[in-house]
Amino acid sequence: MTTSIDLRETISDKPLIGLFRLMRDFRLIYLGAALSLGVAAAARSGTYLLLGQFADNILGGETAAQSLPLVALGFLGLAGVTGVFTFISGTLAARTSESIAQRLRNYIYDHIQRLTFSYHDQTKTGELIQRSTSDIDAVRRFFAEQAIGAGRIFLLFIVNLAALLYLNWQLALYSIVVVPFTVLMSFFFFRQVSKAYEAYQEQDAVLSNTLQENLTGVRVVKAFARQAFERDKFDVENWEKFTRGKRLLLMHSLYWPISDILTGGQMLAGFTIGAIMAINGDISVGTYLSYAGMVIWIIWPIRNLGRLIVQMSSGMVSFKRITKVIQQEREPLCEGDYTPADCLRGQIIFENVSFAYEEDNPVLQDINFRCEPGQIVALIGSTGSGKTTLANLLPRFYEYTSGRITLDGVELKRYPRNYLRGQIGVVEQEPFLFSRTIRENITYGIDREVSEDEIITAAKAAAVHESITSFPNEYDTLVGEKGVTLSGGQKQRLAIARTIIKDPCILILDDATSSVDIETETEIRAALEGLMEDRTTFIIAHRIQSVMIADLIIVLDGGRVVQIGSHEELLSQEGAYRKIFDIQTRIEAELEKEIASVEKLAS
Ligand code: DGT
Ligand code: MG
Repeated sequence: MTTSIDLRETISDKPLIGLFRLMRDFRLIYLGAALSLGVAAAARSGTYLLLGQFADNILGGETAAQSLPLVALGFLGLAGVTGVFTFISGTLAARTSESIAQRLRNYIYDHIQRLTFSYHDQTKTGELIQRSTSDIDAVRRFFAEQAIGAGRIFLLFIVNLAALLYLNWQLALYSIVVVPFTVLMSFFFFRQVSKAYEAYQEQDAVLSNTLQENLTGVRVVKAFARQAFERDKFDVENWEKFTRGKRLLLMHSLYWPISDILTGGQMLAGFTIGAIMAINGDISVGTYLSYAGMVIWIIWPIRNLGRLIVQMSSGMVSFKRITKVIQQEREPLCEGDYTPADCLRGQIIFENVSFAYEEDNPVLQDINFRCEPGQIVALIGSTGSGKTTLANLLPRFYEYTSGRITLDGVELKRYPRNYLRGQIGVVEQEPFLFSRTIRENITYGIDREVSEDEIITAAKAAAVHESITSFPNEYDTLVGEKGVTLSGGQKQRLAIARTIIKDPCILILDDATSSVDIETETEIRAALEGLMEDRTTFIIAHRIQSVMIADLIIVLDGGRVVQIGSHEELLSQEGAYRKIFDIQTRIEAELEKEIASVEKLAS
């Protein structure tokens, strides 16, 4: 485990600064990795110096044969030091990079869950998945390969240059003429590659989104026989990725020949000048040998510097993208100064409440109503009229834009979000179940021990116990892809059971029985009546039977309240409610008539 730090401190508009801050806690280890590289580089230069010494002073001498084993031992020792320290450096760098990536991954995962509902509404899942996987991996590579690689290049260059200067300063200077040109060229390519990589990654996100959506909606695609259409759509995006990938590769492949010509020319010039100097007797043959060995280790870093800078750009682009997510404001879960000690009573007053998801596009306008503790409030209205939106204001999933909501006489905004969410149970319109066991799904979000009896009682109340016991592993049956596939009604009833176990002070049932037949609905309603007894409950439904038991029925249309009152009151008025009632009772009467005539025929 690594210490937990708030990575938002690492935010900087300059990725290099951000990346440096990201190394907190690991800087010493990383420094160790760099120093080990330095030792390895020095040992390698030592090998060439020894070679020169051997050629000049020992090879022609009388003691050559006796000294040979000692020299061989020296070479072996130096090679050993190079190897061991290269290994140590690799291990330390890997440890740093993996730890940083692991910490970053944990942080992003946690952070994404704390972002606001609106952020998630606006952000595609595929993009967040890319941030948490391939972008983090690019950052990991930055530390594992590129940053340490830069250190290696720097050290090799410095150590070998120092050794060369010691050997012969004129030769040393000849060997680095090309450096400024290579560096300039590298930076030019760095900019180009950064742009190309950014474009490539963007398209990668588009593609993974298309893929993800297609996989999620594979049933719809099949049902509408749109395979060819979807394939063509994917093909277009994939082609775009190919084109952008090609451009990125072109940048890489242009870089290599140019840098090869530069550094190859440099090497040739160095060898030639060195040879001429040796022929003229300005340097010894041994010096020339050492030079020829070491100059390669000066040219190599120069040549690789460019590649490294170019590769670093991908790590930095990825880090910038991660930074953007980290910079997103979190939902302040604890913000609010009023946390009652007891359970909420559940008196709710809406005063001129309006709300908009996007500016200038109000979804709720001037909502006014009042409900007393323990009352049942029903919301009814055509689809898109704002019922779910209104209910979502209560647990502060979204903040109302104007007006005032009070809960037990205190403005809703004064209650911390996590308190409200602990007190309010929502059965969502489209409940989501995890790919875990039924038991885990029912007890989701409960911290205390839950007894088997409690689980069964809740399942019975939600009229789902019998379905569960019909599965081979009963409550231990896995839900989802690797387990059983549940019907819409079963999912809804599991979600109801999950909320019953939570035992909330305020209950919101958003179309909770829309996918069950009338008989089961009556069963659930009977069970829920006990649950609703002394807690304020919001029922959102389309069927009159579901809402007529409410103390207060609110009819919404286009985000406004068009009628409000009890079932009897609303029936006695001209208006939307009576129209819905008439249509639904007429349909039912006709259905009953038909059933009766079919039964008569059968008998
Ligand atoms: P339903 O469930 O189909 O019976 O409809 P309601 O009454 O629950 O409607 P609701 O509250 O989901 O949506 C009201 C309007 O708000 C509708 O025009 C769609 C829009 N809307 C809903 N959710 C979002 C959202 O997350 N972002 C934006 N921008 N608009 C949303
Ligand atoms: Mg809804």
